[in-house]
Amino acid sequence: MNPVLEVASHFQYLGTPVSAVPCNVGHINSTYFITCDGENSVRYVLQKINTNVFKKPVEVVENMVAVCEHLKGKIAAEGGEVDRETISIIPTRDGKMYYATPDGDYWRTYQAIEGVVTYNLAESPEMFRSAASAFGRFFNRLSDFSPERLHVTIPNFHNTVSRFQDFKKAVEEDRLGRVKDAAEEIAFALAREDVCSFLMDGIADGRFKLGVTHNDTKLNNILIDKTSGRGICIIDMDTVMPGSLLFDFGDAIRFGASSALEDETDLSKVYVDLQMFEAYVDGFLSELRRSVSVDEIRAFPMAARVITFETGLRFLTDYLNGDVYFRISHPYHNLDRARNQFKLVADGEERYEELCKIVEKYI
Ligand code: GN1
Ligand code: MG
Repeated sequence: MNPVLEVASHFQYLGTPVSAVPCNVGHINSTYFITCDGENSVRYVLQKINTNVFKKPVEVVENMVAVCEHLKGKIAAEGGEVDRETISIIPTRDGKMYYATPDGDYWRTYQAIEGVVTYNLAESPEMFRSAASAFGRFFNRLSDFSPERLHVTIPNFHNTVSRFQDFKKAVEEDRLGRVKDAAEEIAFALAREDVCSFLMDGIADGRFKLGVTHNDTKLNNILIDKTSGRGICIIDMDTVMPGSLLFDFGDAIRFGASSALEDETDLSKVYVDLQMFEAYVDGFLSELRRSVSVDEIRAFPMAARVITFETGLRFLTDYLNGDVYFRISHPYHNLDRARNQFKLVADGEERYEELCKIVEKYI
């Protein structure tokens, strides 16, 4: 039997799983679409949790269960579509929310939401605005979810200062002798150490509040309704943790307001799309007006810079360490991704005044 279908057979699916199609979006977990036989040929999403990244997979699942349950309560109270606006987790036949294989792999599954698409690039400002309001609603719906209920699935996830330390360590160790191939990128990063503490300092001195944030707000982590083009469901709860909404803003911009894909190697095509930036600010604030301060709004352009820089650092660090974290599809993939992110950082620096002007309109 296909080993993925064997795993699938442990869950309470309607019908017998007959096919498993890999979904190659995402750099961390392994994801499959499972189709079951029977009249309605129901589909499910089945994921193997990457236990190199998530050392405590059961805690990842526990967070997801608690967050989804809370969201369902909110969506029901708002009269929304409970089964489409968040994930519905399917238990195993013995009632667990995950299946642990004898080899120590951890799998979890949920009902597939039909009639939706995901994008790696924003197709229009309207679509990106709608994604922004969906992320804003996600934050709002979790605003009364007590952060102490969450496990910290990856410590210091958006602590750019500690990410910089990891980067410097990778350069010093130079385990694979790759430092020589990345001299320009390393110099770019070393020249920007001062950027790293911006968000951490604001959190420490109380200017930037802590709430429950998603922390991985890439455009492809939102399901967009095919008919209406609206962002309806936020997926990938693996890193839902206490954080600043500036993390979520910055990460959404670095990915969705980029003119090109995250691994585009023709850097002349990579820049910050100002129209997309504004659409996101507009959509995000349409939901979050009351929870975001003027200091935080003014920090939007810097938040985008910091999180883009941080992501570039993480790709570069992983390249230097031998590609042990992010999934790659060719040997220089992580270096390409780092170059791409650093190009965005550089472009954002050049157009910083313009970004600030856009943000001022919303204050
Ligand atoms: C990873 O799994 P995925 O592809 O949604 C990563 C994010 C990065 C992103 C870069 C747990 O997200 O932090 O921003 O790649 N997730 C984790 O594309 O590290
Ligand atoms: Mg993720």
